[in-house]
Amino acid sequence: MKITQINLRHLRMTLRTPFETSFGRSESRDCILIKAHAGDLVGYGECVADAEPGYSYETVQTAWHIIQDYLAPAMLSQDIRAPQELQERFGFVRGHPMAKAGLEMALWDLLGKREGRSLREMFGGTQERVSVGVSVGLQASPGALVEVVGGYLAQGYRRVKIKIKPGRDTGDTLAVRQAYPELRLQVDANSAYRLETAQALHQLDDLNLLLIEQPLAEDDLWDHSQLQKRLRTPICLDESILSARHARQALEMNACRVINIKAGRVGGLSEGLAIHNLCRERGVPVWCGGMLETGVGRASNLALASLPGFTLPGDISASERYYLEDITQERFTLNPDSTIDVPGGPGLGVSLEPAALERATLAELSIP
Ligand code: OSB
Ligand code: MG
Repeated sequence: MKITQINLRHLRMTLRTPFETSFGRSESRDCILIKAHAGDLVGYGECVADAEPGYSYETVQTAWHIIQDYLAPAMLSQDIRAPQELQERFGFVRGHPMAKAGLEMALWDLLGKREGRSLREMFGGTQERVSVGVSVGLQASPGALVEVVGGYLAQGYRRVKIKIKPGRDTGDTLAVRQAYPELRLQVDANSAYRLETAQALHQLDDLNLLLIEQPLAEDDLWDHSQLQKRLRTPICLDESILSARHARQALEMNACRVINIKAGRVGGLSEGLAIHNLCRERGVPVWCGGMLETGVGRASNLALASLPGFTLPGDISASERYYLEDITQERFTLNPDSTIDVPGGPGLGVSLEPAALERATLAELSIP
């Protein structure tokens, strides 16, 4: 596969409702849409770095720079046979996993289109529809949160994740648990606690949660292992896991019992597959995290989540949960059993909606 041109678009997507986490509140979501050209084929990729460095140090601007000046030149005009080979070419760039992952996604899409195979087929995914849930941001009050959660339950979601932070943890979670005693419920702190301030998390231990996601700092596997010893509820790591090596180390030190896999965070789908394989061998459940992706990234997440080790519902909600106007022609909808169908077309199996794409574009660049 010889890629001759790479096109970048900085997109700003207006969220249907603002999304608030322990690291901030946003009304829109930025990303970079990548088009990689090879002969008559075009592969799409989504770089999930956001406008601000809240979830990770990467931003649209850092990813733009790293892609433009380092990664794209390493990807262009040379024969690339497989994603692993692309990662070897990227090896001289330290870090910047989201920038790398966006380009790797475009390569997977191209390879699938050339072979007439879907990403699910290429990965060996076994599920044609995957179990999903919804991630609900911080709301004005516990009462408002219960109402928002109720709205999603009415739409058919059977697993809910709520965001927590210090001061907005026990009260919010208890309110949802009391309103919905049987709900499959989990919480995500996005690194907002320290071991010394984790007292509130002990109260959550009695609320029958599926898991507590990323309570402590992203660079702190050790204190997660200390905290996990004191909790019955499984800790799930998100921000802390940047590679299959981290995943192995986290499991070996019992820093978590569940792993959230996001291709963007770990540098690409191939590393995501490696984490899945490692966890499957060890009987550790994984699930597919989300980054408020457009339809392009959503298709990629669905393909990844079709692998057999993804035994917990993913943060992959229907298109209409996120944006008034998405950039793909395909719209992902929720089935009555809280699943979403995995695309079956070649590659990612999505096509773009040119007018919507134009309206979302803030900047564009073609390399070369
Ligand atoms: O921590 O899982 C997270 C969104 C942006 C950044 C980080 C996270 C999230 C979500 C939303 O929780 C998941 C989704 O529905 O895409
Ligand atoms: Mg998370």
